[in-house]
Amino acid sequence: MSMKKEHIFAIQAVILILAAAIMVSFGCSDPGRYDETTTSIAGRVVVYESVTVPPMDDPKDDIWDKPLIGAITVGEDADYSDLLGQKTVAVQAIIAENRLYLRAEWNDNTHNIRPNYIIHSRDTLRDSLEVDTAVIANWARTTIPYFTAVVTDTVLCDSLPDTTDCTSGEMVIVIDTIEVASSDSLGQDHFSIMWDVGDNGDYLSGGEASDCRTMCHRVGNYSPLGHRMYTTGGGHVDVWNWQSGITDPVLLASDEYWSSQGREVDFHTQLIADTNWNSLDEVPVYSHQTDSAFDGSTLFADEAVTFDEAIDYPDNYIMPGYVLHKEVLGPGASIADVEAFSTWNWSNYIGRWQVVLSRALSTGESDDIDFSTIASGDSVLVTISVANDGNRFHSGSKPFYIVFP
Ligand SMILES: [Ca+2]
Ligand SMILES: [Ca+2]
Ligand SMILES: [Ca+2]
Repeated sequence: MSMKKEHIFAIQAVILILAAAIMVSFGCSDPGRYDETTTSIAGRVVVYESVTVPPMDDPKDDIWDKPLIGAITVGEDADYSDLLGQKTVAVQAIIAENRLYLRAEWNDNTHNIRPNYIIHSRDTLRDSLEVDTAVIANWARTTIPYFTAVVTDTVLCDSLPDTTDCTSGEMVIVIDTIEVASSDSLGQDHFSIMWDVGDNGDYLSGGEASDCRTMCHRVGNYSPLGHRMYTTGGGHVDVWNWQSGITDPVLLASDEYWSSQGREVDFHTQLIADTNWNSLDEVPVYSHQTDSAFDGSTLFADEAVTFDEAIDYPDNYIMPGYVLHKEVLGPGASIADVEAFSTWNWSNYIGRWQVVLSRALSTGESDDIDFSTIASGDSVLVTISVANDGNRFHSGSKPFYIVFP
């Protein structure tokens, strides 16, 4: 006997009501913002001009309901890095009171905020004849070690004393092999944006501009500074590098510039973060002033004291891998121009970063892009990337435009 049509409709209605109830109960809490597709546009960010200044302590403030959401795809092409897979980063921008505010939001299920942390373990030496025993303390850093970079240069063959390898034109010679600290600090998440400042070629005519395909991770090639990231278009790019464990706790993104020389940070009298690893003795350099009672993820310089091996740290104690400077940065420190604030939320089995960056339209520094000179309707070419648990595992976007009001 077949079921009557009205019974089938009734069952379908119940299923729909149940499904709707489940969606309502799961869909309204945090982090939930960027599924609002009717307010988004793909592959482009349109800057919103506001009289109200976005607060730098709340990435969820209502003001962010106003600008269009630029839905930017990262990881769709290995040439732009796809190690994190393909995902969407929701990017928005506001100009208010001579500052640019940039908001990025992306899913990341792990709240990684302990870059290169140092872990303590205790081994007790047991001796059957002695009741008392010695305790061996071991400290280990969770890092990828230094690697060797080959520094090369291109020279005219005629300038070489022995031209047996080269009869005419130019050849590449190895100048040096150097130890380069890996930038792959495990244990933190990243958001980076690379701005075309206008002197690194015209993208539409095939120039590099801010195209990461040619300037990032050039396998087998190194810049004069031994870096794998450097420009090849004759100029430079302005780069903001937000890192959850190193720059976010001091409310900054690292302000950098990349040139043909390599990947460099803007002027500073002191870096934002110093390593807390004494590689000679293989122990931390500093500890928190409250010693082993401290269990925070961040060690600030103004709360740090010199590490003391005599202090009895428990097994599996975690020491922060970096010391962060809140007052870093001294007069005119161009490295500290980009302010940052973030939240990370976990809800319905989805974790999500929401990061707001902010910088004056003009910093007066030649390595920084000057937004104040951009005419209404003009745009700037940028590339972004996000990384999870160390910057090796990242996905980058193709170049896209940020359109100014
Ligand atoms: Ca993560
Ligand atoms: Ca700067
Ligand atoms: Ca810069």
